[in-house]
Order: sequence, then structure tokens, then C-alpha cells
Amino acid sequence: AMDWADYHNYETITAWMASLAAQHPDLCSMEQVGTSYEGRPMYLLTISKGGTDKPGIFIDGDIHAREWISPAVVTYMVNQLLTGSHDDLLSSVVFYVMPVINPDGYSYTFTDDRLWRKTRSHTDSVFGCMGADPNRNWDFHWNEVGASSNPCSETYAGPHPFSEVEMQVVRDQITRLGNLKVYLTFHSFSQLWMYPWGFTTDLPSDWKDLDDLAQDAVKALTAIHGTHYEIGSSTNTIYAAAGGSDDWAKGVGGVKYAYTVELRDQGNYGFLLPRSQIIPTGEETFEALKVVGSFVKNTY
Ligand code: 0X9
Ligand code: ZN
Repeated sequence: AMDWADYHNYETITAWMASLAAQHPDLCSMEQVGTSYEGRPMYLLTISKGGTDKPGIFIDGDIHAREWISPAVVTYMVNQLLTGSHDDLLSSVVFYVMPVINPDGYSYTFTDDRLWRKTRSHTDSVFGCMGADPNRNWDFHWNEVGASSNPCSETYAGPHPFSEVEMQVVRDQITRLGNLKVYLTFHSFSQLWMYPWGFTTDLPSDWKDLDDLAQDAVKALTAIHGTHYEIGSSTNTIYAAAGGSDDWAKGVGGVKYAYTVELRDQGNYGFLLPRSQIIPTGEETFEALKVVGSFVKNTY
């Protein structure tokens, strides 16, 4: 069964998603939108009250396999949206959620290598190294900086843009869903709330709008448990790295408010964040999401 006292494998998460949709047919639907390289079904949750003809927020998790707090927090927030009293928000905003967009990598971290980051595709016939970095694989300034052409590198951009089928699936959903105002992709770790660009130190012309909303969201987050976050463009906050999903969502997908959130912690446990921190991290992050949701409701 699903709870937030522990981390869960892909099968448990998807079974929980199906039961949630069955329990809340008025608020939540689940559809298979693709299949991973190794054949795992990929699902999209649509969460809204009274139709989907409203401004949308797209949320994904676990693009990087080992960042387990990401799907844990994304599922926590989905559960809060559906079991809390958020009808007011759900009447005005539609949430599209994919908690695990790298299901093969995620599964591999449960069975073989807890610290695996990439996908599990077979792209390298020379050295036999597997997978590409799914957050270097998007077709916007692809492989220009902070990415590698070496299939054995942790930041391998892939043989060509969108070589990874899982990223094609997410791309196609962002493209298909009209009216997206926000793209939120949850990673770990470092406690950063970042906006584009990741391929240049330059800022988007509307960066102040993105910064203002990030400040409000982080303020609400910090108020819960005192967790400190830094805010800024990803190049200027961590490092330059092109081919990320956030840059594509804004630069090609046209989603104005595109953010990459690096969840807890600041390196004490890193990717191996104790399960006792799932609920506190979920609680604070959900406060930030509610600020973003209210903003969309009040602005569009
Ligand atoms: O390097 C990444 O993909 C992200 N950090 S992580 O430690 N989770 O791997 C940051 C991505 C920021 N966005 C872009 N560079 N576009
Ligand atoms: Zn990551």
C-alpha cells in the first residue's frame, strides 16, 4: 500500500495512481500516454473539478532516477490536492501530473544501482555504457554546454535531441495540452527554486515575473519548517547545462513559468534522504505549490 512514511517502487506508485483515480472520478483521471524503453507504461494524471477548460500546471518528477524524494513529494502533493479541501483551486486550475518520467531508471535504482541517474536505453555499441541524461536530451540549444557526447558520462546528451522515448512522451503531452501556464519539474538535491535559462547566463526578458512568483512560493515553503531555498536562473544558481526540460518548456513549449525545483537537502544525506523527511518535505513543498496555483487562478 502507498504511504509517505517510505519510498515506493514504480509498480506501487502506478497502482496507487489508478486507485486514486478510481476513488475520485469527479476530480482525477489517469491515462497511459506512452511506454518506456523497457516497456513500462507511462501515465498522466489530470486533476481538476468541472472540466479541463482552464489554465494548466504541468508537474513531473523523477527525470533523474536516483532523486527519490521527487516522486515521493509529487505523489504527496497529488494526494493533498485530492483529499484536502482544495475544490476552490481545482475549480479554476487544472493540474497535469507525471510523478515518474524515467521509470526504467527509477526501477533500476530499486534493483541494481541506487545511484543511477540516466535512462536505460542502449545507445553505445562501443563501450556498452547505457542510458542518456534525460535532462540533457531536450531539443533547445541541445548539447551546447554542460552536457557530454560521451555515452559513458553521467551527463550524456544522447545521440540526438529527444533520442530518449520517455522524453518524447513528456514533450508530446506538453505540446498537446493547451493553456499551460506553469511547468514544474522536481529534482533533488540542494534546495533551489530555479527558472530559465540553463544554457546561458542571460535571463529571459520576463525573468522578473518568474522571480516574483518564485519568491512568493519559497516564502510560503520556508514558513512551514524554516527550510532555506535559493532562487535564481539555473545557470546563475548552479551551473550552465543545456538540453533541460525547463528550458524547452519555456523556449519551445511556450510555458511562461517554467521551474526546476531542487528539493531537500543541502548535501548532508543528498540523494539518500531519510524517509523520515518525506512528509516534512511534502508539507513545505505543497505550500509552495498552493501559492503557484492561487497565482494562476488569480492571474488567468
Ligand atoms: O543538472 C541537472 O539536470 C539539474 N540538477 S541535478 O543535480 N538534479 O541533476 C539542474 C537542471 C537545471 N536546468 C537546466 N540546466 N536547464
Ligand atoms: Zn536531477
